[in-house]
Amino acid sequence: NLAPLQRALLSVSDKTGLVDLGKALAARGVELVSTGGTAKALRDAGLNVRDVSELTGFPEMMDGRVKTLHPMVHGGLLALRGDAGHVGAMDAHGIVPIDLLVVNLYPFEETVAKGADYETCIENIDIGGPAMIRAASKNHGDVTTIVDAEDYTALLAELEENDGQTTYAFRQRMALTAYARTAAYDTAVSSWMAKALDEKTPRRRTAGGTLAESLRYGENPHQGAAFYTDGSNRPGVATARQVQGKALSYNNINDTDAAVELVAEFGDDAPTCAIIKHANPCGVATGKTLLEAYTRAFDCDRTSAFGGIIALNKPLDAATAEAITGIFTEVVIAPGADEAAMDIFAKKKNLRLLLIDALPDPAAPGLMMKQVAGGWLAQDRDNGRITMDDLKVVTKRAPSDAEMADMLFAWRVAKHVKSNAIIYVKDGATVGVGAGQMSRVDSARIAARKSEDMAEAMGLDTPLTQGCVVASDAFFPFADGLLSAAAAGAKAVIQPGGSMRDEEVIAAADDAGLAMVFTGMRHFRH
Ligand code: 93A
Repeated sequence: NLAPLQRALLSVSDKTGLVDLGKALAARGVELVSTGGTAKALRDAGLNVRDVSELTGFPEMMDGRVKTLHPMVHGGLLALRGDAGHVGAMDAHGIVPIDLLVVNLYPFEETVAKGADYETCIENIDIGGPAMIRAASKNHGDVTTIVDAEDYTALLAELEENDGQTTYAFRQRMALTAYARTAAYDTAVSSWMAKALDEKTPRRRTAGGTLAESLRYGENPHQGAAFYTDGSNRPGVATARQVQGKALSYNNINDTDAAVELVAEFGDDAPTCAIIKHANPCGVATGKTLLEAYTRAFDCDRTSAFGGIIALNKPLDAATAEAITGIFTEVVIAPGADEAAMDIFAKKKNLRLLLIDALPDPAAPGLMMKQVAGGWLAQDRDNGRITMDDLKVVTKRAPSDAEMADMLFAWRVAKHVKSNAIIYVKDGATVGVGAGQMSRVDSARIAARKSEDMAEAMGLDTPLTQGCVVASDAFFPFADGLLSAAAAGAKAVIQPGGSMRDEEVIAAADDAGLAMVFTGMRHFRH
């Protein structure tokens, strides 16, 4: 429990709400310290303010470039109040503690947006502000940092509720906000500079991560590209060790990520193999052995598997390695490989082999970012998983145990297929995948047609979809998609449910003798 706030340093470019905040703080007996313009605004409102130059013993100089960059300020923000050494240093140098920092930065983004010239933009790069924000936030055990006028109300409410102090949880939350602000600020500066310098390769642009590798090109040869790591150390493509083969391309990395994230859904299961093309699976299967899993995944769509990316949930063995080298494959990623398998791969110089220590945890939280013109969309990663207990049987006929197992398999695959996704599964192997269509019924038809093509190529009388189950990543808006799946031979259906026409779809399933379960969870993926 800290004593009530005694001293606040306010230094704001945007003076919105400043006077009200200053008055409320002064009414609590908090001493106000400020930089030039902020001090003036507070004094004009009749408040008592100490100039930061009085604290530092230096005038603000060099057109304001150096105002708060001083040990009197940074010592006051950074000193650990409970550390005898730190307190001793404060006493020795006459440094007074600063308990609250209220800063908003030079309006760099707005200056750029106004189309200001280069020199003006440079002058609007705030140095002292971010330095103080980072210092105070680091010391959030003792110091409160506010970087957004929208948080003034919350701050005053905190002080009201906690006898003039803030709670640790509040200071921590504000520190997080503060670091997000300085990170965004520096990203704005580097993006502006990249543009000003017409820097085409994104190599020097920060995307908020650490540059892992400059890539030869992006999705297409005329696009520059780079690979960044986010510091999370999540097992997967970013942390994999490449054992052999050419450098990964942009598309390889993207597809390998899709492959390993999919196979991770089956981490604890029987041997499982996923073959990916253009970020969608063209075959996923389990088997008693890894070889069987690979063969059955391959048999889902042999045509598309050419030049594919393969992910395995178990260490690569010689038999599987031998089978994989039978056709052209771009990348194989696995949680290990035995020596015999490595020897077989070594003969295929161009085949890239990536090894990971462990599969990623599909249930782990995370943040996914997608760029749109002028901004980013952020969302939690889709770590939603269902169990048998979440399923609701909605048809007259209940699924058999075998159908149930296949439905759960199909559902986990569906999560990794671009919407609209329709997946046919039989005996733990996909037998038809319809991905990325604008209508669900088209995905159902494409999946069935691919299965027919495979049956013909393999000389089978009937497509493998006969007696299969079908998963749909989102509800069937009409009965047509479901009927198309039934026509292909599907006997059981897993889907989220929740359509306005659920009754119609359930009736159609009953008429066709299908068993159907609702998951109550959707897996859109775009
Ligand atoms: O030019 S600076 O980077 N040098 C500094 O030492 C410094 N200290 C605070 N800019 C600095 N500031 C910024 O001044 C604050 O981040 C704030 O945006 C602004 C407030 O100035 P004034 O109180 O004079 O309006």
